[in-house]
Amino acid sequence: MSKTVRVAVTGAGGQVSYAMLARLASGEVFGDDTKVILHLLEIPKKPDWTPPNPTARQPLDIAEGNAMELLDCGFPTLLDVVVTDDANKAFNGVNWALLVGAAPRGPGMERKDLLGLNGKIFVGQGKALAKNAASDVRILIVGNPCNTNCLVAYHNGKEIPADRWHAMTRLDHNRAVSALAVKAGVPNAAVTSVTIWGNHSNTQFPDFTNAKINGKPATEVITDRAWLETTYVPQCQNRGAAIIKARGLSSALSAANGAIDHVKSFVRGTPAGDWTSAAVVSKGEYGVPAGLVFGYPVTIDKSSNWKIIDGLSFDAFGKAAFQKTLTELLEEKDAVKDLLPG
Ligand code: NAX
Repeated sequence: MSKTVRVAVTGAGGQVSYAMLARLASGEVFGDDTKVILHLLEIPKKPDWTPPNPTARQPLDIAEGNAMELLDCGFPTLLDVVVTDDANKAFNGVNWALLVGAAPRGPGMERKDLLGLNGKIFVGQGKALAKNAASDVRILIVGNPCNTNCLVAYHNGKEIPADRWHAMTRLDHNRAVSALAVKAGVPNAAVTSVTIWGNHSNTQFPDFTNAKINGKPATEVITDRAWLETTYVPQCQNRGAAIIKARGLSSALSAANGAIDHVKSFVRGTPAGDWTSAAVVSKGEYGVPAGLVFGYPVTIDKSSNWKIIDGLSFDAFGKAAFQKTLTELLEEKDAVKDLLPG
């Protein structure tokens, strides 16, 4: 018998969603035997809005257009598309919620202003999810700053168990795998055991020290330690900025792919002998204060149960990198402390 999965996508008129929606609808993620109903959320239309150029449209109109295109794909798996500006409706009965929408950083805005502005969005969305979502809901936060947005949403939607809340470090993970593969001259599939520790920001620690290439420690295959520390790590940390410089727009295709990979891994499990990276609510693993949304290595079984890989160790470089990203996340938590009830 075929199943039906309801998937909410916020920021549905934005560029990441545009690159993601058809893949969610197509059967690629949930399988050909599962019907998909998409719930697209955008911000309400502004009545006094003046288009900055003749082709500009309000986000809700774009989401409506995207829904038309999704229907026009004729996917056998797609049952319906709901478009709304009401979070309660968007999250009603959903089994997955991909929170992509967030306010961008405006001119002259400090990082902490962005944390506060987005924090308020995620207070409301956390509450709306707890009130409306299906009892098995899983949530992936993509909108930045995604770890701390997830922290805020989780604290405001605590009726949903902590293990269901994730923030996306999968794009960083895929970047980190690919950069090692390119350097070693091997296919991506030869690179395993990569972890993005900590924050989805330029303090993240793309851990090459525990990574493997064709089953051997990556540091034995790529013996140029200086390259690993001073080229590889900053390249991974600053890849988002490099994409913006090249495209004039932030990552969308690869970001959508990261979100699709994340959901697939949590639906189908990780391959034997490898793990993936996800930011999850810490229970204190690796000395991270409990409750912080921190990027970890995780394995997932075929029933969507996940666990953090334990027992990895760090050398002096790794310890310093780990501490740096942890410190940043603690500072972010402090900046949104007024938005965290109890
Ligand atoms: P866009 O600006 O193209 O789209 C964002 C959309 O979100 C807009 O249409 C906006 O109207 C909508 N939105 C804003 N507030 C909303 C709310 N309260 N409810 C519903 N929708 C809302 O950005 P895009 O390039 O699609 O990026 C989306 C988010 O992903 C950004 O926050 C971005 O920083 C973040 N990213 C996160 C990544 C990650 O790895 N975690 C990588 C890619 C991406 O940069």
